[in-house]
Amino acid sequence: MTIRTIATEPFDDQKPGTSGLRKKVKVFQRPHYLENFVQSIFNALEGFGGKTLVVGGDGRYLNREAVQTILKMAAAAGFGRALVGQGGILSTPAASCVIRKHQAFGGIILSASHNPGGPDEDFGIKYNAANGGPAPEKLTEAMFAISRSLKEYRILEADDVDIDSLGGGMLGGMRVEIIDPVDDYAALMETLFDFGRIRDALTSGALSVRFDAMHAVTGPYAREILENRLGAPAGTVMNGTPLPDFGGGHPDPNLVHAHDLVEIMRGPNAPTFGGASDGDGDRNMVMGRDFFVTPSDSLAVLAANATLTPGYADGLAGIARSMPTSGAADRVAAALGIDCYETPTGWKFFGNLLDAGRATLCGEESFGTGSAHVREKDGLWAVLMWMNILAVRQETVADIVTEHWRKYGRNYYSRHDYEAVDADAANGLMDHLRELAPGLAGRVFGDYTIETVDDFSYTDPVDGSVATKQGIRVLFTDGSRVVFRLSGTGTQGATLRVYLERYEQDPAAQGQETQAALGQLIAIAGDLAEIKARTGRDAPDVIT
Ligand code: G16
Repeated sequence: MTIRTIATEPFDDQKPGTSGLRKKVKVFQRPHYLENFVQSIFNALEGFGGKTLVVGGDGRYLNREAVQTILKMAAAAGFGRALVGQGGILSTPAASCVIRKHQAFGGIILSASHNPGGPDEDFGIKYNAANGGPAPEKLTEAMFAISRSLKEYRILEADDVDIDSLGGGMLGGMRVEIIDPVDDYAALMETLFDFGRIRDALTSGALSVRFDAMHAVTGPYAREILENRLGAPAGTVMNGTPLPDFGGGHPDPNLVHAHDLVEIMRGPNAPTFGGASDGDGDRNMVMGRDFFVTPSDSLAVLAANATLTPGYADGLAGIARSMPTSGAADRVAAALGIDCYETPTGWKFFGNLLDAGRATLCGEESFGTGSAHVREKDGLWAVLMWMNILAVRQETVADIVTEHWRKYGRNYYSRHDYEAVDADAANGLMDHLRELAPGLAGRVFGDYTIETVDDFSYTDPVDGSVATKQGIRVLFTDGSRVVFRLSGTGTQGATLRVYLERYEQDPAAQGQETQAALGQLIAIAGDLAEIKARTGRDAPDVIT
């Protein structure tokens, strides 16, 4: 088998976003596009000769072909071993688990997360480092810089690897092992949660569950863990077969896109608990009967109840949340006497805190929750942690959350997304806010007075690295906030995210409908940012 060096031209748009490089499939299908980026990843790394690379993805369109290309390029680059999920499948949290467990040098994960899949939809690729976590910004910037001047890539001339049969073989000088994508991950979950207790609650009927895998990667994981190991009835996992186009759906577990589950969770005969996960299995949505738990509240409730589960029985070292995530977890941290960290959006910012043992639980408003067990957010983990807590407390989700609000106060919270907005208009809107910022302190809008306006920046307490311009925060004197950010994960135009939060301590005022409770803040956000005039939109595309 020979290694071929292929001449190529650099692309100027291979800048990784919030989580890797995400583009339309058609872009990735352009000659050399994928190969250039893979070579840029390898060129940015040092010292991997003879070491192990983990490869897998969420099964979306192009996944299988990309795995073959990556394996041949990894062999050409000098990796010693590749661990590949059978069928090219590995959920993002499972890939993180496999990297850590097998002490791999790193891993390449193929996914555009919650974005739709199919020939006309999205594909993505990201690199995770030896700790199992997303490449830090320094590394993704190095990859981008290399991609802009890349002149050649190297690939082994070889037949495709049989990625569907478990077992091993050689690809040039690299050993390829096809592993069960679920085994290592399921074993890890058994160490964290009380499977016996959850099983008892499921069989006694105290707990009944529906899990929507949204035709995405979590299906096989959820079937094995929920149905086979925990004894939930067959059919508990719906939409459980991963499909290259996710069945034509949008594999984003929120009230809009996980509508099948939302319907099932309505009414007196609904299951007591519902969960859903996204394209690559790192996001989660959790619901009770007739009750939606916001991701920010979910983080806070999990933190407050963590010691009820075996994996966290000794307590938490600290909690970390992304800046736009509500402050609900901060109140739990304060009550527990532990630190709470506020980081920019992007799971990669939690890596150092987790590695340094400063944080145990992390969460983001974007339906991401996780812990130090891996270095990615983990959808099924969050569902299992909830199930463990429900099995112990034997109360409804609604009762647990409302009791939590009575104790800590309620952070009314919502995110409004304006998708595929003209990029110039979106940048203009952000510039306009930056210009306004210095003159806003002290201004009164209805019941609200602005305290400060800033552009969030973060200094990592572990390595001192600084991230600037991470979102414009309008902070009000009563602790309410409006945050404006442009998404780093979209593939079309720009997505404006407006995050709204209001704190309510009075239990008598905690039962309002969320959008109504945030009504004044929504209007203030629209006025300040001139959303309608600048984007041409009357209303957000998605409200979560
Ligand atoms: C990714 C990141 C998350 C981030 C989310 C939304 O999630 O891993 O940390 O919160 O995108 O980012 P943005 O607001 O920039 O679109 P995922 O599930 O897409 O990998």
